[in-house]
Amino acid sequence: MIDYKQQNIVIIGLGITGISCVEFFRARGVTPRVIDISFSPPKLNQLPHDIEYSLGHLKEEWLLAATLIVISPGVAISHPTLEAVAKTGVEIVGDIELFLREVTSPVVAITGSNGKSTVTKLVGEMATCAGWQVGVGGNIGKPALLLLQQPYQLYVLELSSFQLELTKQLKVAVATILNISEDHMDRYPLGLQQYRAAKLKIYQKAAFYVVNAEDSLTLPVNYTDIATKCLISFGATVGSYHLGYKNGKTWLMKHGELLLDCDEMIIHGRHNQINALAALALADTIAIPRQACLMALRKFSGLAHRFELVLESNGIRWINDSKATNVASTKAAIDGLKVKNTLHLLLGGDGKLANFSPLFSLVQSNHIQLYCFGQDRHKLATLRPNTAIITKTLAQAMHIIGNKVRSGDVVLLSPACSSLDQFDNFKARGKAFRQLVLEVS
Ligand code: UMA
Ligand code: ADP
Repeated sequence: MIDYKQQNIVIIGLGITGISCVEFFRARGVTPRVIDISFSPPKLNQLPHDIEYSLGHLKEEWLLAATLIVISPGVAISHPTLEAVAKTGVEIVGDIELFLREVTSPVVAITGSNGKSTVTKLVGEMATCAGWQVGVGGNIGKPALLLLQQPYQLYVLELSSFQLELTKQLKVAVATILNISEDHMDRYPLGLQQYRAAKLKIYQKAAFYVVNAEDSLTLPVNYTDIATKCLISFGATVGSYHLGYKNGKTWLMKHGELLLDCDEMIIHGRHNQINALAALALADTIAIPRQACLMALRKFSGLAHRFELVLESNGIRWINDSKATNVASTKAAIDGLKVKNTLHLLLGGDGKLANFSPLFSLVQSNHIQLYCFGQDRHKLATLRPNTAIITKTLAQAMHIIGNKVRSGDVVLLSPACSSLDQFDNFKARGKAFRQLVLEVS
C-alpha cells in the first residue's frame, strides 16, 4: 500500500469518482481537499463533514499548494489552470492510476468507442461462471477504487479515453481496444487521432493485446515489433477469433474451430457477436475455463439501455438504446433491425461536435420517420430536411409517435448523442423513454 501521509492532496470533481477518491485517501489516514467547478455538484451530500471543499471554480491557491492532484474523468486536463499547475511540477493523475498502483491481482483492461460495457460485463460473467472472485468496474459505473475495498482474484476494468489520458502505469494482464470511431470530439479538438492516442495508452505495459483485425485504428503503434504470441485478434471475417457459417447457422469460432452457435446467445446483432468474440479472446488469455465462458455467453441477456426491448404490444416494438451516444452505435442499431412497416427513429441530445453524415444513407428510406430533439435537433434534422419532425424534447416527440404508430412499426430511441443537455445521464434518458412508452403506447 502506498503511503500518501506526507502528501497535500486535492481532488477535482465531486461526482462518483471524486467520492471514491475521498474514501480511498481517508482509508489511508489522509484528508484530501476537494474542488468542483459547479456550485451544486452531484455528490456533495455524500462528502464527509470534515473534508474541506471549494465550489464554483478551480481554486488555484489550493492547486499550487498541492503535491498530488487527482482529477475526475469529466475534467479536461487541458484546462488552462491545470496546464499551468502541471508546469510547476505537481503530479496530476486519475483514479485508475491510483488503483493500478495498489492492485496485486491481474487486471483486464477494456476500451473502445462502443461495446466496452457489454464486453466488460461479459468477461466478468465468464469469470464468475468459473467460480472466480472478480471485481468489475471503471467507466461502466462503479469507480475502480471501490473495488479495492475487498480482495478479488481478477479485476475487469472498462476504461474511457478520459481515464486513459490520466493513467501512467497500465501494467495489465491483457488490454483491448474494441473499435475506434468518432466520439467526444468536443474534448479532442485535434480530431480522431488525438482521441485514438488516448485510447492507445491502454497497450503501453500490457502483457497481451487483443485487437480488432477489421479496425486498423485498434492496432498498437509499431505492432510489427510486438511478439506475435502477445497479439491476439478478433473480427467478423478475419482474426484468430472470428465468425463462421455452418448448416445455415452463424458460429463463434477460433482458428476454424466451432465454439458456439450464435442462436444459443440471447444477445443479438452482428456487433454483439463480435463483442462475444472479443470477450472470448480476453478470457482465453487469462485462462478462464472455456466451458464457463460458453455458459456465460448463453446466459447473458445484455445490459439495460443497450438495444433493450421495452415493450412489444399490438405488433409494435419499442426499443430503448439510450446508451447509443455516438454515430457508430446508432448505425449498429439500424443495421441490425428488421422492420415490417415504419421505423420511428428518435435522434437527439448533445452530439459532442460529431459529424452525423455517416447516418445519411441509412435513414433515407421512406420507411423511416426521423424525430430530432434536444440541443442538436436542427443539425440532426439535416439528415432528412424535408421530413424530419423536430421537437424540443423527447417527451414531445413520443407524444407525436403515440398518435402515428401502428402494427408492424418499431419505435427506436438510439440517439447518437450524449444525454447531458437534458438528462443527468443515459440511464435517466432511458428511464424517461420507458415511462413515455407506458404513457403513449
Ligand atoms: N467537473 C469539474 N470540472 C470540470 C468538469 C467537471 O469540477 O472541468 C465536476 C462536475 O461539476 C461534476 C464532477 O466533476 O460535479 C463530475 O465528474 P465526472 O464528470 O468525471 O463524473 P463521475 O460522476 O465521476 O463519473 C465518471 C465518468 N464520467 C465521465 O467520464 C464524464 C463515468 O462515465 C464513470 O462511470 C464514472 O466516472 C466511474 O468511473 C460516464 C460517461 O459518460 C458513464 N463516460 C463517458 C462515456 O462512456 O462516453 C466517457
Ligand atoms: P460502451 O460502454 O462502449 O458505450 P455499450 O456496450 O454500453 O458500449 O454499448 C453502447 C452502445 O453501442 C449500445 O447502443 C450498443 O447497442 C452499441 N454497441 C455495442 N457494441 C457495439 C459494437 N461492437 N459496435 C457498435 N456498436 C456497439
